[in-house]
Amino acid sequence: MMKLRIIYLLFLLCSTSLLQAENGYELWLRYRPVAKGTSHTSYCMKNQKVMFPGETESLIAARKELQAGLSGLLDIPYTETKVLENNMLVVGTPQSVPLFKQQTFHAEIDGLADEGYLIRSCTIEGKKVTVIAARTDVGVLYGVFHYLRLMQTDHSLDKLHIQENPKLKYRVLDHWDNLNGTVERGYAGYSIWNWERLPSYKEQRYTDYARANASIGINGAVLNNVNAQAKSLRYDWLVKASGLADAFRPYGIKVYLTAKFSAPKEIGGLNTANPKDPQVRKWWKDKVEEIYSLIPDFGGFLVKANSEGQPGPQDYGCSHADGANMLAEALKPYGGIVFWRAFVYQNERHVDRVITGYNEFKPLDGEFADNVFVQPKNGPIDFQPREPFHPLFGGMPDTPLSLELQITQENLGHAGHLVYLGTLFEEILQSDTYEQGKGSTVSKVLQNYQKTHGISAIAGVPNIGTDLNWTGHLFGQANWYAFGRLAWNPDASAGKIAEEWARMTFSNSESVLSPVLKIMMMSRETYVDYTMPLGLNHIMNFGTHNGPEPWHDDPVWTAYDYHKITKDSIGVDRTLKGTGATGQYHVPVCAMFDDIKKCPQEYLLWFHRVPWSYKTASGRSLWNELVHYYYKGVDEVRQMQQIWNELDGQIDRERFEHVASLLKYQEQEAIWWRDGCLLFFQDYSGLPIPANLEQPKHSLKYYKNIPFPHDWKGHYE
Ligand code: BDP
Repeated sequence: MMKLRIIYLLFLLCSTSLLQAENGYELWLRYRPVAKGTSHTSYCMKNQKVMFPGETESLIAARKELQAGLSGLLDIPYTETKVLENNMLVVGTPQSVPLFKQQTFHAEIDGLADEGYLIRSCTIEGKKVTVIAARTDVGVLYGVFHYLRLMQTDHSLDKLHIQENPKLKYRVLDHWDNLNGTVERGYAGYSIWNWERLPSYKEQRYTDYARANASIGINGAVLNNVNAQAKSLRYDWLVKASGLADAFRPYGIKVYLTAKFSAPKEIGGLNTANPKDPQVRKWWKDKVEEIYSLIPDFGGFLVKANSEGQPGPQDYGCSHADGANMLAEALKPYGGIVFWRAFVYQNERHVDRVITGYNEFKPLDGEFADNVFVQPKNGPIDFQPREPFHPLFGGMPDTPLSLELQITQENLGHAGHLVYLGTLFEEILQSDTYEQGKGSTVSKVLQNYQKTHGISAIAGVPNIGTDLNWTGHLFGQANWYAFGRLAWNPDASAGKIAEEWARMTFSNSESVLSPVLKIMMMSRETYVDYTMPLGLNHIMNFGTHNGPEPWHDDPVWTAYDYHKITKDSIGVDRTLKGTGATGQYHVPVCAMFDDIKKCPQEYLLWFHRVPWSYKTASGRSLWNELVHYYYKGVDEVRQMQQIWNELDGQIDRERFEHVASLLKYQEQEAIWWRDGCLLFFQDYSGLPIPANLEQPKHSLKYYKNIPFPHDWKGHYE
């Protein structure tokens, strides 16, 4: 008995040490020892030595990473040598490892893009080695991260022949961080930029942020909010930004800033910001020169102009192109670029917001300078749980477009709901625009600009903040990860990316992976189901953008414009007979969206106004179908809870409990959405929620009176 107890105690001790509490700070770069018995262990376990000469800052960063990775994963000291040995890793560029020049794969290195790399099993001077090689130091860094990922994900390291080049050139995070430390639509604490102590004090977080980004290929960061403050361009703030640029440079990340169009007036002492005014043009040129004197590799500007009250060229009767080209001209000599956002609307009522971006930008196609991207959001409204792709994709062949995705879950439950966005991103990227016939997906449109204009880009609004685990919800990390991986290769599969992340974040064991992946892959559809199914959109709370408020109605903003509910019908007629939004797509897409019988059901109420009695594909009436989806959504959250519980004891307690308790919170919120929305719709339709379903516990009045948590992050300060 005693013996058994001791064995049991020993077992407990071992298992708790195996499942040490983790707070999530290390993200997917945990580098825990690879489990014995996995497919590549035997290879790894050989005392893997490294030859890695070179002292540039990126090579040093890469070597540090390899050291942390190998010593962690293999649980042995990292050893470097200058002598070739069997089974060793040889890492570098032809400059840092001159013997690469004599190898047959040298031509392959020469053919790589700037950030590309090669990972090859080969024989050099009679020794069997693995080579990580690139033309540039940053390419080497990316190669090192790839190699470590192979180990982390239990991939075989035998007979490697990997050649990777990024498919898009600019892969940028657009932080919406304010200079006072708050983050607009950020749900993971405050901004990680500590402006007070910059530029001299560089927090460890900056390096860890840069490592995480480099590990997924992100190569740019816009530091501040699109709702910009002119003072971010003042000398004292630029000096601070240069501190971050210095911290990120070894990791191949360039710093960008938002530019407030009225800056020449606000901080430049001019009385106009008119882009045609020579003094204004000179002011921007001088400002850009000053920026490059502090940040020699500055990336450029991101601009939100003439949208939601922001100043812009239209204030002076000029076009978006006039404004963008003025900035582009100033940046051009230094290789800088402009991201000019196409998210424009002026809070006008009675204009269908869905058609405004296209109408403003389409006529300007071809008028932008060659270092300007026009940047639409993924859909024509505003980061809703589901939108059809923005019709500008496929509509501006003569202007490179950058796709803006939102990683932070502004309209997808903030950091409280588990929603894997890889599937949302993939859905957009793989949408067919038919620009050049079938197969012209948004992804291909973006990649094609590389051929036609020599530049290509994608941007994501991140979910990063000062929370210990960076993103608030542990699974929010997967969205940051997925954005980076899809930015590198927009044709990658969201499912495979989820698997990579889950392997690196939790474990390679099937019994862990299977539940984690099930949850991730169902989560976005689940969110749509309990919030805005069948193409409904923009019925969230006015201020916080979380929780239901289809009843919101004030002179500036009303949810009624988005659902147009009456006792007979719901949905907006955006067909050719309605607002004409379907006509902004190429013919085959237009034909599909325009015809209620062909329109995919997930966009039904987006494009069509539909009577409650309309018979949907399932045979149910529209009303019953809506009820069905809202209930399905809540059921699915409950399923997610059950699936998560399978992980009890298989992963560490801290992360298990964190997710388990957030899933409980998510269930409550899903019920809130379901009951609030259905009771509101029912007030118009007069139709019943079938008696066999769990009935709402409260009245519509109750839901209407639930106070929304104060948006303390300062959006409306
Ligand atoms: C809306 C956000 C707002 C942003 C705006 C934008 O609610 O906070 O400033 O988009 O993207 O979704 O400019």
